[in-house]
Amino acid sequence: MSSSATLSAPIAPPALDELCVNTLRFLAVDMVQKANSGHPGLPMGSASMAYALWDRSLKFNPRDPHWPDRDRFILSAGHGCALLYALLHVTGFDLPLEELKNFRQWDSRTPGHPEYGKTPGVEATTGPLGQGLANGVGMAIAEVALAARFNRPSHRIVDHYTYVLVSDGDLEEGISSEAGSIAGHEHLGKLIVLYADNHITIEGSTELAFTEDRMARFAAFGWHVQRVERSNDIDAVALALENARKETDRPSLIAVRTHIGFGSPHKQDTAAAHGEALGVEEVRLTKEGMGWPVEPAFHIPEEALEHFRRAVARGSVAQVEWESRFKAFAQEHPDLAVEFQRVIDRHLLKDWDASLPTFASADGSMATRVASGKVIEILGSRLPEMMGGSADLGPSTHTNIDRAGNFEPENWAGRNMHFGIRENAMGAILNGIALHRGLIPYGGTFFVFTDYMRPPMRLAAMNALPVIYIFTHDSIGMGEDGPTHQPVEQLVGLRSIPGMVVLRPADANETVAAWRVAIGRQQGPVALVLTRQGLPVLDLKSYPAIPDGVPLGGYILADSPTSERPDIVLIATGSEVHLALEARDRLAAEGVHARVVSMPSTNLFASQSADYREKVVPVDVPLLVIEAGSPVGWQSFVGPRIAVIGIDTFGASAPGPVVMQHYGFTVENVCRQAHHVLDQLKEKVSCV
Ligand SMILES: Cc1ncc(C[n+]2csc(CCOP(=O)(O)OP(=O)(O)O)c2C)c(N)n1
Repeated sequence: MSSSATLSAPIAPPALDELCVNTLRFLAVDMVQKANSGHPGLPMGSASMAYALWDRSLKFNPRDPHWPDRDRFILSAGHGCALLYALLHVTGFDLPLEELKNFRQWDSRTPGHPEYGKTPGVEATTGPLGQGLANGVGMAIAEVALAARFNRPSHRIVDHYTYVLVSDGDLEEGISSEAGSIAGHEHLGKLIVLYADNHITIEGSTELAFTEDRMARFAAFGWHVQRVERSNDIDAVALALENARKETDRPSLIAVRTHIGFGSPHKQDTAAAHGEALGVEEVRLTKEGMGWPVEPAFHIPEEALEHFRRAVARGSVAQVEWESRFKAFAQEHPDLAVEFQRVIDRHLLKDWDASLPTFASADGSMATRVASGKVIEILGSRLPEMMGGSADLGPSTHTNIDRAGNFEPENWAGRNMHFGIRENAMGAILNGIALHRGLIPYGGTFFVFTDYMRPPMRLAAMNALPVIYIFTHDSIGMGEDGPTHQPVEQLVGLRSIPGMVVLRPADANETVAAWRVAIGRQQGPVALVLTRQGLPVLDLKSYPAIPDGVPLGGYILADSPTSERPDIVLIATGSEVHLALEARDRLAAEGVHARVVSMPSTNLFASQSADYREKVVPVDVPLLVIEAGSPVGWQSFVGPRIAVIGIDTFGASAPGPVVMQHYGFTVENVCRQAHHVLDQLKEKVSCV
């Protein structure tokens, strides 16, 4: 039996329950009213079911929000965050009442939507609807994966639930089907979702746009579904939660018929309760109607606070109990206990990268996706916390770890994930796994399909989550599949996400170095952008700068053939680096001294010192950038003395080398444009 089941609080008498629920309701109402901004409706309607969960079964310790075996609670309907902040305050997290009074204000710990890292107890940044639900699936996956790895017959040190509160909007978003389908397929029995079924969205009734049978939909995904007709029936919600926990083989959806703006005489059950303060008069009427003092605002009855604060002692007991179980586990399995602590702390094993390969030109031509696959193989065996896969493109993205097994209900210890063709959910699940801690998640797809997973990538960057993306088929060079599959604007799009490190290595050795950066970066996501087509290997004997150069983002790969200052700097990324190298030789024969700068990561290069950047790309030397992607971004990056060989249309269907040639990615064109730049220094050109 799960340890969670032993932690129920003594049940409060109904009157005290109601007092507690109304405390949550009116704290939320007052927060939104004072800020004159926010969403009172969902908190008012969902306070009772949230209370049923937090009071009767959620396993958490307000004094240690990071305790590894706590239950996770995610408010996927992040717009209702006033409810979460109220819960965190009353149960004793480090969130003083003052913070509730500063809701949505500058520098408060109560931002407009829950932000991970800003508020103790907030497990995930939510607000973009649907993402939180898929984060929950990721957390539930992490739980079973770690349980499979670390639990032993008489030791269950990983044993917690993931609870998610969703709204209509969460379930309308397509990602809920992607994530719901995976969760059902994987039999994630410890994932429990409470659905605020209030029949209202912003534009009015759900009858306008959301009429399918949600219960049947989730049942078809393989979920256990229940309905609670009266949300204020706390016992009924608590019973449904208990049933859900007993259902160990299927995730659970509990649809609770809630009423948006519950208690508001003029706004309950209307869209008017959704996204704006009730208004002074309506607040007064609501409070009077429910027997609540109109003044002072932010009133917390003593008995309610006392009851809520029992969570501190309860949480402490639960944590101490877990710690003693962990101690017993550590006595019997000392190595495993150290290993558990290591992965939870995100510490890498010493010498984790010692056996990474060096490639030689004798290895022949090699696509960077293939080199990446070889690296994953080695890292995967060295770092058992690596877990990932792709959106049904494993054979193309080379994301499989041989001998690591498939992650599936019969084998949750497997580390190869099959996300199916569900990029958005894959991204959000990776975020959930990273948020949970204990695993290094990675996921792959074709680069062009990053458009399908931009929302979770943006959140990964916002939350500095260590997630690794493996994006292959990185340019028009991928060929025959044509413009639908040929990325053009994706590079600049990804680079523009604050905190996202994008690396587009030029060959197998740069790929190894890029993976070192990716694994070593604990703070934020890394996207590896890799070729489908084979590329020559840049031998380290000829190009010794690669291992130290790649982490700097840009470096001198091959300097001007004379020791003099170069006439021109050729900056290239990925597959175009080889064009630049060939052009350099040809330009030398024509009397032009060119330096080749490989710039696998503009983001990392931009973060180097001005001195270093000047050394690599001197301000007074003309530049020619060669990249098979949109030229947007490069001009502003290096100023007016620049030309870019880029692409400002979509690609075309033909063999890769033919497309490359037609789009100007030839040695001849690079040399021609280099001369052009030198002839017309003052002119800013973008040429294809
Ligand atoms: C992806 C995404 N699209 C749109 C929004 C804007 N938005 C916020 S809440 C909401 C829908 C509100 O309906 P519901 O989810 O039922 O919440 P409730 O009205 O019950 O508060 C929308 C469209 C969003 N937050 N995320």
